[in-house]
Amino acid sequence: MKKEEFTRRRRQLMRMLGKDTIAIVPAAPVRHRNSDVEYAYRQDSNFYYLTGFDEPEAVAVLMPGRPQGEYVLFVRDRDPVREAWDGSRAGPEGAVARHGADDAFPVADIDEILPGLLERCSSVHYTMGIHPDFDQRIIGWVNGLRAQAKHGLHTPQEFVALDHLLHDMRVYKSSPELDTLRRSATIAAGAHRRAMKFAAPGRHEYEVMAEILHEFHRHKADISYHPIVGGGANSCVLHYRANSARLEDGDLLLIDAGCEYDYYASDITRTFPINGRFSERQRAIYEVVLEAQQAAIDKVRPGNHWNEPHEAAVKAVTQGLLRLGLLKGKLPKLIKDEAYKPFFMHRSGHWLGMDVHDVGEYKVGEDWRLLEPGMVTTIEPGIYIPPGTKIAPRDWWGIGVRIEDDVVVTKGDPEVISGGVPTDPDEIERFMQSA
Ligand SMILES: [Mn+2]
Repeated sequence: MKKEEFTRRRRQLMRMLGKDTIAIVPAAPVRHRNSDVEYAYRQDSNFYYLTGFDEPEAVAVLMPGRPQGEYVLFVRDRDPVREAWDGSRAGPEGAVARHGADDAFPVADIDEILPGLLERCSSVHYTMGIHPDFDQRIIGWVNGLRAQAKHGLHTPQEFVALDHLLHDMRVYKSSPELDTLRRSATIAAGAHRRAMKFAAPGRHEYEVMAEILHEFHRHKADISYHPIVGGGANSCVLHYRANSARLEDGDLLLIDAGCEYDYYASDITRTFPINGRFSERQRAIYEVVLEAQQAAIDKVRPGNHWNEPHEAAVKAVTQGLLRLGLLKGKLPKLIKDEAYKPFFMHRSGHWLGMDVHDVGEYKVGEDWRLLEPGMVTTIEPGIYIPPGTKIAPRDWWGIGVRIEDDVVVTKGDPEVISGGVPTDPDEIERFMQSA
């Protein structure tokens, strides 16, 4: 992502904030796995969205219209000893020279500097509850100002959650963001292709996961969530994460795996036969889910509301289950009674962006939000018949199918950006049998 993109975002947010305001966004804290071992650092999405700065212990401050500089970064100071251990730091100079800050200070000095910046402002835009330690510091700074108010010091009059403005910006993807999402989806589709080729009876779920991880990492991407690699009955466990079982001849394999590339997530699910050939019953369920997915994708159009794709998927799934005899009754009543829910118990998608379940409202007041160009959603209906399902005959047990793609709302037809791995069952069989 180019520097200009971050500049554009800060300008846009500052226009919406208006004068006499301050927005404060802290970096994500470093998290410990155990004793001295840290988890791989992942910057806070809001912070990175506005700064493009990937170091911990930083704080971004935006003050629209401030003559001495609107964008101030607090960052870790340079430290040759620490840098010898942990790698280089930008320091305040680098924050200005390379990251576009108007001014930058060592974060160690924030207690001396930030109250003075707060004092000028009538409203503070900050999101409480995400980083509790930092919440306490903000409260401390404001209380410090209040204690001095009798000496004529000005204190901010209101606190406003920054989420609403920032998260709404993040719902509409710019053209560089869409390019990065396409790249993320292309890498993930390649990983799914590799998994399809690799999977075979006798291999294990974790070996398939290893293929996926290798494909991500060799493209400078990482996982955007822990992959789900579930064979047989495990395909019916929505958030299966053990990925430890042997793959059996005659079973399906469900893989839900996406990567994060340059801070943008993909999220793809494919389900295919481990031996390369769908059984009659597997194919029957698969075709219903595929019809539902295609019907839902076709509803990803500007002017349609958020729930229309899901409604289309529900209708197709219910029709399909009726056709297969797994539901009995009249279609409208079955839909109204949510008779499909024992088989299809989740929603058909979520916003996709820097977070795999991305930020943004799904409703405006009581109503579903209308889709607009630049929004990105997943479309992922499924049907699951775990062993022991009483309402389904035994020969359907152990079939779990989900098909998930990443879809951009455009002015015209929906753009599926994760189409680099097949969904058509014949194409899947051909692909798995080709050398
Ligand atoms: Mn998803």
